[in-house]
Parts: sequence; structure tokens; C-alpha cells
Amino acid sequence: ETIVLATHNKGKVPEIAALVEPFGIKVVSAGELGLPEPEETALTFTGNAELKARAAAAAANLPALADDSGLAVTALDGAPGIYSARWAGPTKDFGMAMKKVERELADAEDRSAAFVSALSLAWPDGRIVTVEGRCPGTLTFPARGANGFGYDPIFVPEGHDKTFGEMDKEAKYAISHRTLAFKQLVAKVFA
Ligand code: ITT
Repeated sequence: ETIVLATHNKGKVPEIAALVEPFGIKVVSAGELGLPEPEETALTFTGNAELKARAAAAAANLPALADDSGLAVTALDGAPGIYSARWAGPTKDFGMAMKKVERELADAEDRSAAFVSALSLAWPDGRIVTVEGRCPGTLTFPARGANGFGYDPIFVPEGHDKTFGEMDKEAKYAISHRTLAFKQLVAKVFA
């Protein structure tokens, strides 16, 4: 069996592939298939994950797994949230996006945040299963570490000292928002 990873984000592909491959399922990314990138018009992580999964399942005529994720900062009322990718602009400059988070936090004492991942698995027949995972932590500046992607260098997961950017991928995958969401997805699909 093959499923489409309905993402064009090169940081997400290896993370989602690592979750799916132990089940003996082959993966192909939306990028590799040349599928179009749907406009993310929903106002929630789950809504955007569902529209991406549905669009890819219909276009590829295969089951499709989409992730919509982001960084929710407590002192910013959950921003950048679903706009996490958009804060980096068209050039996907996450150095700039992390600086914007730091600037907007200014003197805020509360440095707590969470990474959120909504995963949605859609089939060409219209069936769909959607879940959401959350990894709590705190923000640290300046950014540290070159591993991972996006906002990983400023996020220290709860109970740890290193940022996701400093952790090796096994350590991140063990606790990430995406992994927590995937566990729920497996429980629902095989229920
Ligand atoms: P697709 O829609 O094609 O999947 P995207 O990058 O546009 O790619 P999102 O709309 O879900 O995806 O944006 C999520 C952004 O949140 C992503 O670009 C990262 O900057 C950030 N993000 C999500 N998960 C992350 C993680 O595990 N580590 C660091 N940053 C993360």
C-alpha cells in the first residue's frame, strides 16, 4: 500500500515518513507527484489539514496524509499559530520569523509555547480521520542548533534543556507534536 504525504514542506517529509514506514506503508510526497498546493483557507489546524488531505487524495486517487502545524505562543494569544509558515514570508526565512517572535514577545515574562500538529488522513472515497497533537515547551533566544526545520531552534520542549534544533532526530521524534498526533491517528484508524 502507498499513501501520499500531502505536504510540500521538505522538513516535514522525513518526519512523517518515519512515522508511517514502520507500518510497512510506502510513501510518496505531493511534491514528487507534482500535485498542486491548495490554498490554506481554513481558520484552524484541523480545517487546513483536512483540506490538504482531501485535495491530495482526490488528485492522486490514493489515501493522503496531511499535516497542518505551527507554533502557538501563549503571550501572543496563540500566534503565529496557523500562520507560522506565512510569518516566514515567500522566501521561507525562518531566521526572520524567529526574530519576529522574539520582537513581539519583547518583555513578556511568559515564554511558554506549544507546537501543534493536526494530521488528517483522507481516502479517495471521502472517508477522513483527523487528530491533533500538542507538545508544550518554552521559547529561548538566541536560536540554538541547526537540526530540524522552521522554529525548532527557539523551542525547548518541556522536561528538556536542548532546543529541537539541537536534538538529534530520534530525540525530537520521540516527543514531538507530530508523533503525539500520529499515535492518536493510529488508535482511531485501527479502532
Ligand atoms: P505544507 O502545508 O505543504 O505541509 P507548510 O510549511 O505550509 O507546508 P504549515 O502550513 O502546516 O505547512 O506550516 C507549518 C509551519 O509551522 C512550518 O512551516 C514550520 O515553520 C512550523 N512548524 C511546524 N512543525 C514544526 C516543527 O516540528 N518544527 C519546527 N517548526 C515547525
